[in-house]
Amino acid sequence: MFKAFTETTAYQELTQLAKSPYDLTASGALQNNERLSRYICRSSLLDLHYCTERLDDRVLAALQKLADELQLVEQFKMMRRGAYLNNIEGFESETRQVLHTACRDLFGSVPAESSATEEAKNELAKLKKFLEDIDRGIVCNHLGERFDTMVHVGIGGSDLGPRSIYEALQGYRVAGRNVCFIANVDPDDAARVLAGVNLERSLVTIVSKSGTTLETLTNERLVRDALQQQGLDARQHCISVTGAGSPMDNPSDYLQSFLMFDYIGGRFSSTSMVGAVMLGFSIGYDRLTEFLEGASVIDLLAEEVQLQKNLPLLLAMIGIWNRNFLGHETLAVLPYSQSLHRFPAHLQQCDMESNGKSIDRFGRAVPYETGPIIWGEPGTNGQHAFYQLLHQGTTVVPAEFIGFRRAQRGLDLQVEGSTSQQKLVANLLAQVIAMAVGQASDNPNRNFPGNRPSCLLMADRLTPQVMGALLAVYEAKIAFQGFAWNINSFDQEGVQLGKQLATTFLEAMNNRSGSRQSLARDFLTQVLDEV
Ligand code: G6Q
Repeated sequence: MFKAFTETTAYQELTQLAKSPYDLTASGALQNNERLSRYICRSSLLDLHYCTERLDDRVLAALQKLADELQLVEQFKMMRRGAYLNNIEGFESETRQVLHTACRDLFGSVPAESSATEEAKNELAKLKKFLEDIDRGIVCNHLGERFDTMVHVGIGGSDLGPRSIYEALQGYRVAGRNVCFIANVDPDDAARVLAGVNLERSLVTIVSKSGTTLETLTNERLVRDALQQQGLDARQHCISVTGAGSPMDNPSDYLQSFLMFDYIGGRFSSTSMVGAVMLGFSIGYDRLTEFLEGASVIDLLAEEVQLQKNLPLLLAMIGIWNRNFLGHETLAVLPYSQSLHRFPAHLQQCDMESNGKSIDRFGRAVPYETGPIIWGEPGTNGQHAFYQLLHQGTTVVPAEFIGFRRAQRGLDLQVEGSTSQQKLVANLLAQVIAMAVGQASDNPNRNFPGNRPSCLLMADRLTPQVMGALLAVYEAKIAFQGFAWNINSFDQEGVQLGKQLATTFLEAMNNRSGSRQSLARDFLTQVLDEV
């Protein structure tokens, strides 16, 4: 249906251009041709500065051509309008629509896919009423006291996105409200959280799209048990977010139930009820709406065909230039914002689970590289840890820096002539330039080779709207790259084998015999008996 990545004319052009990529270390390299001011993609909420990537106008033209030949914007439009893009042609696969964008398609006159948006609106209306009932004390504990804590129980896509956004928007929390997260089946995770909360004043949100996830169901039992031990009625405290028709879609077990739908993938579910219930509780319904609006601004922008005006597409194509043509295997995401400290972990899942694939949408092995390894930590902390390798290591690691002109909260102080926010931004800009330009020195130990590509996503402040936009930029970037590589970015078969084997090990641990378990039994004996 769509052209293959390597069969485009742009692919051949880019392969040629990659033989002599733009030299960022040459004299005046960043100031020639008004590069600093021309290589900015502005949008209403975020700007992308890409003057420090190893590309020039010829590469940008070829990347535009590649995007056009592969009909990337066309495919994005099809996705938003409900095409069955979660599919491997000719093989058993999920065969679903991909409609996470419908959850925030609430602000224009006509949604791209109206039935999914209608379902999203119904759930949001339920949530609004539930939040009002909490505010008014209509939903309260057995003593008539208000709930001030939410314990969010879920894992993977039902944890990472919501948790990273909660952390990012802590500055907007409703006074006195707090959210804790339990994800791991490690009993210490639940034990640590339960030791720190007053369950009597807590709502517990069990989040599982499938309603079958071992970790989440186990932790639900642990929390229900803890509630019971305190003489509390679990049904008065537990609410659920689950897929329509899942084993957890059983409203009689819960104080309140919210639904998500099979057309929303777990790692893309932060703007569905998976993230919305916890966010609505912690930052309030109006702020939640602002967050959704920010995401919707980017969804609309992603339909722009001109590469240099379409921020997520540009970010995706720069990533493809670095990955497929310059041959870089990893990508560091480096937010200069402590509030975004869990955001790289979310992107790690969203990107690597989506694009860590080696077959195309027809089940054939792909003859090119797909998703890079994603990792990262906030600056300036990372500078004191792994930046040595970024500047002088043998592996070149492209970076996506994220920064803000102003701090999220008000507290700051001038120390030795500058505020902390100024120090943070100065360090951010210094790193971008240092990686690009490097530094020649006669002392090899002090030589910085430079030509380490990076770009910078810059916004004014980390508001709920900007957070929504940032999330949607990455979701769209990942989708665009998957379309370009002709892979199915929306399934995750690669996580199944380990899950199945874990069941075999559990059976072996409990001494249930069976010939298929012999490898598990032998390995267990070696590992556990030696401990
Ligand atoms: C995400 C994945 C995966 C999933 C978790 C939790 O895209 O599908 O990380 O989110 O396995 O699944 P449940 O929400 O079904 O419990």
